[in-house]
Amino acid sequence: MKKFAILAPVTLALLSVSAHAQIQNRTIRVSNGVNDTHPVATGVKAMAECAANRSDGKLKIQGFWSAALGDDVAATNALRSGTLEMVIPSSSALVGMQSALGVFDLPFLFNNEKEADAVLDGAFGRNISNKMTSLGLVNLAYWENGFRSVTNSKRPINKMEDLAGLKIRVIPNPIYLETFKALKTNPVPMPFSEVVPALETGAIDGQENPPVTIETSKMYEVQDYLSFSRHIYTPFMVMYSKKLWDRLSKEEQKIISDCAVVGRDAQRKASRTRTDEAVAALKSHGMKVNEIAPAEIAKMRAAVKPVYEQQAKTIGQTNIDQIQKVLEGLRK
Ligand code: TF8
Repeated sequence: MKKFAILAPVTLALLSVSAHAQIQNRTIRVSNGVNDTHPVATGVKAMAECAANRSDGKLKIQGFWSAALGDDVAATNALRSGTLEMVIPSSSALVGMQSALGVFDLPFLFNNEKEADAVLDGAFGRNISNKMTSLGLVNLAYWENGFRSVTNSKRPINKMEDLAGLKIRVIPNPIYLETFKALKTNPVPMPFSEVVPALETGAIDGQENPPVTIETSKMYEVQDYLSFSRHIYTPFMVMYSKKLWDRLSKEEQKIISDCAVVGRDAQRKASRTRTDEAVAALKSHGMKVNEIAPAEIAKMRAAVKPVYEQQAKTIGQTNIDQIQKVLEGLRK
């Protein structure tokens, strides 16, 4: 008892010294393909504030925008080689590295954001995150890119046939490619940073992205029509270089992973509140915006259904079965 009374304060003092020493001054760069007006910037700001608060300002998270540190794929490769700390890419851009990620790209998979959140934040999402580790990537959270719709400068899409023959840029990804082939368009895969210039020169007629991206990337300057196809929901992944992650202390890792989740909640909230604002802004810039009748969406769904089977080999049938089982459970 006596011994304990003497030792306890010493032990406590030692503990607090070592906890302090285990957080170092670090600048953590996070690469983004979108620009700093996108809801991702709201998430990065919340994540950075959280990390600063919890580390007495020692952990500084700094956002880089508009692919300044490379496109989704290039920046992710920089993480793998350990030359960059963090990246927030669309999962869709990374299927070439991890084909299981394609499961999220299956057309008309999710019915709403609530379903996406439940799948991504639950056991299924964690299972997919774990598959990134062997690639040298630590996925800390899923943020939201969102439900994608088609823009173009030829005509509004009111029925499935209106898509026929349009040159639509897609993310380089076989599921997108096959989906847009099944919709009878002429899909052109290219990285995001090339899209606006290609729309400007008329090399392509259209592209597909969520309204917040269309608005923040000023695509209204080069596109006339936005038609709500909501054909695919894309998550963002918030990843850390495993090489660099393994050099962080347990305390630093805990702060950063907790703060990625704090950022997630702020980012998803911003993404959702800003969707309607983005649509209003697109209209005020002169874009013609239209819903597509449910019967026409049903036709599109039927037309792209074969993609599920076609892509099962690359995505993994088990992954497809599992996600559908989770979704069925949510829909009960
Ligand atoms: C795409 C994606 C992109 C994001 C971002 C630019 O169309 O939706 O908006 O991955 O990195 O390529």
